[in-house]
Amino acid sequence: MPYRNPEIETMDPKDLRQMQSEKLVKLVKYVYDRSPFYKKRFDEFGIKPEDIKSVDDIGKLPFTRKQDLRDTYPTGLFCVPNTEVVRFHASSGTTGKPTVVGYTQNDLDAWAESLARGMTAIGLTEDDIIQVSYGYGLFTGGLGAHYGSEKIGATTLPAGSGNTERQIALMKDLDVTAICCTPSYFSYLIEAAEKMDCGIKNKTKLRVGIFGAEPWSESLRKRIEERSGIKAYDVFGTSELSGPLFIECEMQEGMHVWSDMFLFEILDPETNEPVPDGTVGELVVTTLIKEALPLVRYRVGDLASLNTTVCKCGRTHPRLMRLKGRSDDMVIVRGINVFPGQVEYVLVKFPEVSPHFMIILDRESELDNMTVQVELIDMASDKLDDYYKLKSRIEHELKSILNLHAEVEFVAPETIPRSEGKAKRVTDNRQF
Ligand code: DLL
Repeated sequence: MPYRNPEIETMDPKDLRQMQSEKLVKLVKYVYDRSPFYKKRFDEFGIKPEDIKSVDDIGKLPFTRKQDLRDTYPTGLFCVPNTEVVRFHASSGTTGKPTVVGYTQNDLDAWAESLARGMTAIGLTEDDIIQVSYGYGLFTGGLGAHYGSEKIGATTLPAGSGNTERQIALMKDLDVTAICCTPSYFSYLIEAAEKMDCGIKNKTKLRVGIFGAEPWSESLRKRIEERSGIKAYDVFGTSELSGPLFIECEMQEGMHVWSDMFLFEILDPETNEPVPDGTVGELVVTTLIKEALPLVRYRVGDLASLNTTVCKCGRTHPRLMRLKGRSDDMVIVRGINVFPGQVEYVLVKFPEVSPHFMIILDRESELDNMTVQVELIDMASDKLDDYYKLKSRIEHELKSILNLHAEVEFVAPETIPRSEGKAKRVTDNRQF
């Protein structure tokens, strides 16, 4: 079994817990002393740093939510001055404002180390050539995977997203052995390569894929592996925690989450009490060593389960099993997080349409398509041109907020179903 840091990765679970306790005590003091947000939150909760003595006290701490990041936009939750921040990333928020995350140099090193451990666990070394086809830029996928790949000394090809024919040609010509991208983009690459008479199975050296940033399933894994001849591994992370962080090992039985860096809890969303091992609940994460943007009991919004038994690979850190959905209404389209609230935010700017809408998600040739059915207030105009112009203005505005093309389809007034409770804003016809 290839380990990057055997002492840590196979540490006795009791010692790991002790290590987590020590780090948690330090973290709580760190955020209390440095963050006016956390000081206020802890004071309101009647909690002092000295009340936290070990991980057994984690339940005494208040939660942090995405809303807290929005309310303190852009950097109100940061615990270091900007002079110590060496990088920002940003992800979409429910309104026009993104969520900004930041890193110190130590944070970037730890992030790369987390991925480097995972890449090593699936047998990648400096002999490999890793094509990073997650988006670079504000999204954390590209640069995250890039630094992980460099950390293990592999040769990195920063392909970024899009430009599929060139991606396939480079993969073949440079003897790429591993790829990092969304599972849906890889499915599309398989098809496109076949069309170019450059089938991934027979005409390239690709043997490993690291796929994540969106939900996918065991059946998609099987299909990908059969059609491309590679081993497909799941990777999880979120921008608030850093970016892509945790990869499965060669057993393909869950993603190892590094307990020397993060403390994972799975809670019953109704009672906020921990659920037993293997039971699906809401994922809550405390960052143990992050400096710029440490988070205490952050409610990630994902539903998942943990397996805390020692893995067959010998690693003792818990495994996050395949994600089971979201506790909020976020959907992921072409790897981009979309909140229905963002669509509403755009539509209310247009007096010609009502705020009632429906997002329809389909998958065609392995790629996601998003259509927004928008209700017209009245259909008074008899000029088709007026509708085209309005459609393209709304599509343009949606694109600028979502960073994604969404097709607008007008429907007659009062045809979108009204709801008495929580409105159903998304019809998802995709298969994962
Ligand atoms: O998607 C970071 C990332 C990049 C992860 C590349 C993996 C690979 P965000 O844009 O903040 O960050 O979105 C995070 O995406 O809370 C999940 O809902 C979803 N997600 C990420 N990985 C998986 C996965 C990146 N393997 C949100 N399976 C998370 C299912 C995933 N959902």
